[in-house]
Amino acid sequence: MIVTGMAGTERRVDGEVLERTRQQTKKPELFKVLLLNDDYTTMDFVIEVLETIFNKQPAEAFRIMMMVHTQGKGLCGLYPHEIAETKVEAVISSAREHGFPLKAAMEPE
Ligand code: TYC
Repeated sequence: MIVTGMAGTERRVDGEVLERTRQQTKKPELFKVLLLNDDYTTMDFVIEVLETIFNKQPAEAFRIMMMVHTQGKGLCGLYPHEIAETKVEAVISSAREHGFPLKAAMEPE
């Protein structure tokens, strides 16, 4: 049963459940975070970045590093926009602190 109250407001009084027909929560758009190759950053530093910033196991970190080294770029992970931005900034600031020109980039999935 629907009761009409003041100013035309309606409420259900007999326990009916209103179903939402439209999806209310949007699934987050994901972004690829990529590492880019250069001639100066050491392989060990790239592996360290992959293990510490991207939480990769050593073998996976080595595989991604070699992919970047041989193909020019490599996928480090997929993240929501703000997290992807934070990862890119973390890579660049850590590289700068260590005196390496290592670059990271993000692009839509
Ligand atoms: N090309 C670098 C070298 O030979 C290694 C390297 C790998 C640098 C991956 C950057 O994202 C990178 N020392």
